[in-house]
Parts: sequence; structure tokens; C-alpha cells
Amino acid sequence: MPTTAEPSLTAPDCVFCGIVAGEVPATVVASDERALAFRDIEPKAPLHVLVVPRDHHADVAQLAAADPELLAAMVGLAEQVASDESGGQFRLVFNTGPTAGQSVFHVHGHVIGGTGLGWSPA
Ligand code: DGP
Repeated sequence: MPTTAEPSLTAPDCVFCGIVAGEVPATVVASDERALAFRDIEPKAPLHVLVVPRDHHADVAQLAAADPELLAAMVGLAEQVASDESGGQFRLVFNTGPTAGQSVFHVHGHVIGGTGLGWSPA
């Protein structure tokens, strides 16, 4: 899967910037000009893919404020992955802040599906 487009925003020592740049290995399942989807290294469900923008933004709130069209592009890529792999049904999770479980501060949506999902986030 090509990772051709150059991001305009990057951050040093960011693992997801490294994946976007092709410097850190990842299993990429979909991509477009502005976003990339790759399998989570610690999958929690049969479908567990991360959708990230090529540009570096720390979290979904900052991305929504800076570039709402890019957030919409990420949702579109998530829908494409779910259409390909889980019949179009999916959960899209943006952990935002360490207390909410965010550990990588390059915004990413967890695309989760491929099985019946309960609802017990806490
Ligand atoms: P969060 O805790 O919401 O920030 O999610 C970060 C996710 O990123 C976590 O599920 C594990 C995944 N992850 C961390 N480092 C890597 C990596 O180098 N490659 C891949 N594919 N996933 C990673």
C-alpha cells in the first residue's frame, strides 16, 4: 500500500509520524492523500485498525479545531475499512487525554468491529 503524500505537519519522536513516513513498520490496510489506516499492534477485536491523519495533530479536539475536513476524511477512511472488513459496521473511538487512555499523542481513531460489541467503556 503506497504512503506517497508528504505530511505538512510532523513531530519529532512521534511513532505515528514514523509510520506515515514509512520509517516505522506497520500493516497498512488503506490510505488516501490525507490519512492512513493500519492494524493496531495490540488488537482488542477481530477488526482493530487505527486511522491517523498524515499531518501531526495531538488529539481529536485539536484536529477538529484546526482542520475539520481532515477529521471528516479520517471518518471516511474508517468507514471504508469497516466496509471492507466488517460489513460496514464499526465503533470509532478517539481516546483523548491520558486519563481517557490516550498513550500516543498523534490523533488516531480506533476502528473496532468484526464481532458483537458490548458497551462497557469504564
Ligand atoms: P491509545 O491508547 O488510544 O493512544 O492507542 C494507542 C494504540 O496504538 C494502542 O492500541 C497500541 C497502538 N500502537 C502503539 N504503538 C504502535 C506501533 O508502533 N504500531 C502499531 N501498529 N500500533 C501501535
